[in-house]
Amino acid sequence: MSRLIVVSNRVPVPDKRGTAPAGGLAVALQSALAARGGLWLGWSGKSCGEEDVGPLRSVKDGNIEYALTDLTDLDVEEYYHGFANRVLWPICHYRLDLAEYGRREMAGYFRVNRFFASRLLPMLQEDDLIWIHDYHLIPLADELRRQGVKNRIGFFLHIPWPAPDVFLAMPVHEELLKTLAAYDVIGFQTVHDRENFADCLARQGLGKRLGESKFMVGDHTFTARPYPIGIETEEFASLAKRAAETTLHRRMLQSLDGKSLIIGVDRLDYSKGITQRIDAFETFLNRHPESQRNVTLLQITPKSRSEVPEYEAMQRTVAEQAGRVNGALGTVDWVPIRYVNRSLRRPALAGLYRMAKLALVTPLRDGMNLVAKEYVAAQCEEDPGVLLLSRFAGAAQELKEAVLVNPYDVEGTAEAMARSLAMPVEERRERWKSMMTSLEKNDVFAWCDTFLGDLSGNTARSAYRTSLPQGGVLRSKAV
Ligand code: ADQ
Repeated sequence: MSRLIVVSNRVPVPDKRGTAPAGGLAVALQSALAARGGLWLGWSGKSCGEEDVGPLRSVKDGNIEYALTDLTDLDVEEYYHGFANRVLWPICHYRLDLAEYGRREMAGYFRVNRFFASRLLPMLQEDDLIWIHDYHLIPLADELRRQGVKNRIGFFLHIPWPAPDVFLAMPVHEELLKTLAAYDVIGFQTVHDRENFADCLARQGLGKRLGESKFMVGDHTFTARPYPIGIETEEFASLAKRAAETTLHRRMLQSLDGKSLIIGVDRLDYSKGITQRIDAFETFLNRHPESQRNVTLLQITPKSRSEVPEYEAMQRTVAEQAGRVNGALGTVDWVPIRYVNRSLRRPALAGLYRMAKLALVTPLRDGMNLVAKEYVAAQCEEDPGVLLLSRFAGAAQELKEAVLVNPYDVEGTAEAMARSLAMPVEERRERWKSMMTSLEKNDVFAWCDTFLGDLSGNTARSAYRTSLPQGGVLRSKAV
């Protein structure tokens, strides 16, 4: 079996305390790589200031080798905070209004991708499979091809691919579309994302579609398919079962004092619809006063990307909003919203999901949303809670038995909360069973196998850039 090389922006090397990383990408890939073994390359998260970037730092953990590189201050500013998080992220989440496009940032983005290629090259072996992840690294395969790499290279986009009218508004759209054609397999979360991508190619007049999943740009043929990401369903379900014995679980139950727990778990990000959700919760409490004092919303929201101004502003907005609702509706012995800015360990999270009668997963736009899947996996078969899910999360394509809502419709979402909390146990069981069956079948291991099957299964060598000098730059063994 070929060695697997994963490249992603951040590499979550497990720390000694085993704190759970707050990103879905990290959670999913660690499970996948641990099962197969291989190398994971990415940014250490550290800057070397204005100094030259030093050698890679290598860390071994079981059968995963992590290779970490620092970046300079300029790289971090232009590539990470700049183009990736202030252009690509908002655009892919339909927030053209928040995109701050600049040529300097765009040049930095391509430069850092070239730099990642130069770090990877000396470690490559001829039959390695390379799997690149997410929007930070779209041009990486193109950079590798330019340097003569002939390996099979796959790309998985964890976030949505927007409709052409949105994507084509980004000044650099054509270059990005062209670099994507350097991959052998491009994975999207949903059919909808893949179709948006196909529409962008068609609107730009780039290449042609050869079949449902086959495309050709220049003389290179590639596959573009949906591969909906899953979770480690079985492991998560048993974590949740065991959580009932922990002290945290007992303390939490005690503090609820018979009230029903409603849970929201999201990175602090404008795409997650947290402010609209709190508005909907407030509307629900106002319209159903009998629920007041009987429910508590626990919103667990670790801060993310605080260096980007929109995120910093959002931290203030959400904290103020939760405070305002608590001030207006709370009583001396009842706090409607418990708002927590921390990352929790996975067992604690699993236990809280299981305790919650209702989960609010209401992003305005989300590639998949793993919280929705974790919540379902954590439920107790006899008395499962209800998943209230935004129809704009990729997960809604699969979890059709969730209570689906439009998160922009605050009143509709509030009414859906009331219906969910009153749902009879038979209906809850039925809905849960059907969602759980799907999660068991389509777990993260199946996701990984399907993608890697497509990436390695095709024996034909990539014809991409056949005009490049042969013999290339591949060195013999990893260093
Ligand atoms: P994210 O935007 O990070 O991921 P999501 O899919 O919800 O979003 O994953 C979040 C992960 O972080 C979950 O596994 C969750 O348990 C964990 N997490 C969140 N808050 C936490 C907390 N307070 N403590 C501990 N863990 C916490 C991106 C895309 C998604 C896509 C994933 C995977 O934006 O749409 O589903 O990648 O492809």
